[in-house]
Amino acid sequence: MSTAALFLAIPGVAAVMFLVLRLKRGVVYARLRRQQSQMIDQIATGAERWFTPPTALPFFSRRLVSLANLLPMPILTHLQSVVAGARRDERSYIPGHKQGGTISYEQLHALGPELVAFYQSRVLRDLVSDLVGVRVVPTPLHDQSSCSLLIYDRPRDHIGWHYDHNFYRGRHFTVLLCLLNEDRIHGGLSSAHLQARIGGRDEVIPTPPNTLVVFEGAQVLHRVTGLGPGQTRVQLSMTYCTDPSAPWYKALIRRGKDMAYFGIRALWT
Ligand SMILES: O=C(O)CCC(=O)C(=O)O
Ligand SMILES: [Fe+2]
Repeated sequence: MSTAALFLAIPGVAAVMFLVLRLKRGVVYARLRRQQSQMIDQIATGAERWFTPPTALPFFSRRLVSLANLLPMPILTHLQSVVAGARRDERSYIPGHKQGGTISYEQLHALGPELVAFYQSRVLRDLVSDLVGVRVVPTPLHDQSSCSLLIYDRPRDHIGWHYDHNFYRGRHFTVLLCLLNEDRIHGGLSSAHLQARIGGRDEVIPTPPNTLVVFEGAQVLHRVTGLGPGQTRVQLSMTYCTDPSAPWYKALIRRGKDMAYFGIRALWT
């Protein structure tokens, strides 16, 4: 084959490969969508009754609020057992920025469907909407960060200072439910603290188990300090948005970020 023909063939082959991979992804998403609708039918009736939202809610004027003791103890204990079963995690290591385990949205469908049902539940969506003062919906199925488990379980696991990227046209909110936070050597909580810069000052946002933190991560700089030995901290990290449609260039950036956290397959999602 001549060099010119080769130059023409390579992009052609790459384009076909990309299309095949995207089609395969399409099949995966169709399966997940089916799974979600069955799961929501099954668990929704349960998840909708998992908790009663508090009647008095804090103001969102600082773009960050938290609610302690969200779930009744038996529900929290059940979700903790789901986490214990799901911890066949993918580690991600972005030198200088992030070290820890992550279970993506897609994996959670198989490993912890209750957590996905909780994310999709109307009761949680309504609570988050009431807290932030605008109507929000879950972010799309192909966004691996829509609902993921963040697992801090090795010394120095952490996330450096960052804003959460907003890949959508609407406003974007991060919702964290702490499922586990312990220091097995000294007792009490781990040393992995969530810190947020609010009004120019760094504040520690307490995250004992069963705390819901709702914040506008694209506007509030935050980080998680390093975990110590004999400690574990697990957060259910969920994102909601006022308009989950995305311009093409943001969709491309979202794939780049998902790749760093969840591997090469995010490229064709
Ligand atoms: O683990 C935490 O508390 C924060 C994680 C985080 O930055 C996020 O989910 O955006
Ligand atoms: Fe974040």
